[in-house]
Amino acid sequence: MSKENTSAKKNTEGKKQSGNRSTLILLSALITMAIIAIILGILLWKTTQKNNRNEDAVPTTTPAASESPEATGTPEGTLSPTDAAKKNGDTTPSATPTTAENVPTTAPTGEVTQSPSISPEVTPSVTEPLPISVTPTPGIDVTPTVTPNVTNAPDVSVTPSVTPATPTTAPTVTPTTAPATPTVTPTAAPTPKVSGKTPVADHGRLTVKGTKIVDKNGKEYQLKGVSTHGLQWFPQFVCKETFKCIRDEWGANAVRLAMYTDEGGYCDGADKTALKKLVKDGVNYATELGLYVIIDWHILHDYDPNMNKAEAVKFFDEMSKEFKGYENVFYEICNEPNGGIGWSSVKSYAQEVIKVIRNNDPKGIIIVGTPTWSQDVDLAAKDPIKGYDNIMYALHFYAGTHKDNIRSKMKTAIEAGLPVIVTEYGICDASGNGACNETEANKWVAFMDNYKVSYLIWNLANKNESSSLIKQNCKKLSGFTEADLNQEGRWLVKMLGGQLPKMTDEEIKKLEDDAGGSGGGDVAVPDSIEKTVKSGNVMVTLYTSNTWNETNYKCYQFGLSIENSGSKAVRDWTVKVTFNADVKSDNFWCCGFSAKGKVMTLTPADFNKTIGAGSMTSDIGLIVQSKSLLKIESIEFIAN
Ligand code: IDC
Repeated sequence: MSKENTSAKKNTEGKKQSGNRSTLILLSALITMAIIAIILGILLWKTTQKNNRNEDAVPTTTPAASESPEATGTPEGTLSPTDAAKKNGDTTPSATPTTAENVPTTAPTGEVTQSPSISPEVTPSVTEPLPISVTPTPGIDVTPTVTPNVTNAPDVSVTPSVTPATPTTAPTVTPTTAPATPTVTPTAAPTPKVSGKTPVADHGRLTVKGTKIVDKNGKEYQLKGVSTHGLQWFPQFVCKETFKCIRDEWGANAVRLAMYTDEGGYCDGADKTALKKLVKDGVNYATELGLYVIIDWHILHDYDPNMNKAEAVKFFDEMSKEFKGYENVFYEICNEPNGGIGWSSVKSYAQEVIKVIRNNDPKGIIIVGTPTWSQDVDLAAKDPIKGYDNIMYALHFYAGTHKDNIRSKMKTAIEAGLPVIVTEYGICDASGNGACNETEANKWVAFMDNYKVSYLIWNLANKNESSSLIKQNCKKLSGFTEADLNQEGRWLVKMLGGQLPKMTDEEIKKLEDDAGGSGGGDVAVPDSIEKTVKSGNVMVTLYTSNTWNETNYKCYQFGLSIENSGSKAVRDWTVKVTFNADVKSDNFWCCGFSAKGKVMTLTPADFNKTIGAGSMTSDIGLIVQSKSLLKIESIEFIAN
């Protein structure tokens, strides 16, 4: 090896040695820097970690928000989707099932009890639908008329608790389905709250469609109500307390105000202003109570409606002006044409009165009576009134007298397309008295229900007669118990599904003592009695059409016929009847009555004062009361 090589080698080694030293210095510097860097790095990492934790903390406010549905404390927060759907299904049959069906498919676990805050990665998607599920707060979606109530709140708050689970897999489904429930629920839920308030609140204005009455929703509707007695005799029952009682305790939805025109009524000397005020008060009480009400121009002994047509026109003009905006008012323009008046006379009267009413009140239902005490609806059906809507035709029956024969008239008329309404019926006989026939009455009800015919019972009074619903000795205006009602009253409440207040023990005993009231109980019903006498060419017959027991006396319902077969009219007659025992009567028709001990005296009414040659009168009737079983000793006929 050469010297140069050796020195070179040394140089190289020297260089090597000095190079090693600088390398060492460099290395230690590097290590120091690295350590510093590591320390700095650690510090930096720590800071980052800390910051990262702070960033993670941000969404926690959101889950807190997403917890809000549960935080509201709604018990439904833990409902499974199925339960929630079921509950919603109660009130939102269409919208809710859609949501419910979606829930199980998008959230396979089906569990919604899990709080969104448990899995932070869910949070962002959970927060999205929340604004939607917050929307249904009852206060926001509920319409002003429907005050948010307890039933609304749970239905609405169920949705948010279902919603959070859904977005985990299908966030797009929820926003579209979730809002459906809240918007439907608040409007659907309150419906039952409104229902059941009052008949008029629920059914509104009624109209005539075909042969039937329909309500504001177009659904068939029947009036089932009560007629007052003559307003001039029993004004005390035109009172809000009584009307409320018949609505709430008896189950009626309508009342009829029977304003007699004759017999001391509107066209026969009564204080017209006072009677009109009573009618108006009656309409207003009914209106306040949400009852339908019929204003009845009660012609009866004044048998031809044309007799007082001018008064009728004036009366109905005033009434229809007054009540034109009312949804619940009916006008009945002639109770019972009779005395042989034909349909064409009644029809021409009706056309005039209807024109006046329609001029003021274009909508109220108008009821037209029919010939023969409102029985001949079949005649009206052949020739109905044309040119007006909402016209109905009256049929009246008394189940003790009118049976299949009158039902068949009703059937004929309805099947010919005539809208028939029973504005008056009784379950006793046509005199408004006598024994009640519940079997026939029930047949009538079934028959009328079948045709959706409306019916109002005669009468809301405490007169001593079978058709008075309230017993004579009862002076109450409401809160009638079974003991306060006559058989017809008790039958009515049962038939209407009403609920009477409970009787006291004393009342129960009294009712037992009464033993059935009209019709008998254990005591034998008195035998029928009859007597005919001849006085010249006149034949007089007094006969019982019915007999029954009341609590303290026996009742004999008599008919009297006087037949003049002579060639001269008889005038101003009197019939004197002598019985074997004392008698009295406070119920007689088509005649005058007086009694002294065993003798009763009957005198004519205006229309039968004269009995023409070859004619007879047979309308006269009366109920006689006696403590004893009666025998007719003698009959005397006196005439000019
Ligand atoms: C009766 C009453 C009776 C009253 C009489 C007066 O029940 O108290 O003395 O009127 O005329 C009707 C009549 C209705 C009758 C009823 C019973 O519309 O006024 O009431 N009736 O006779 N049509 C058939 C029967």
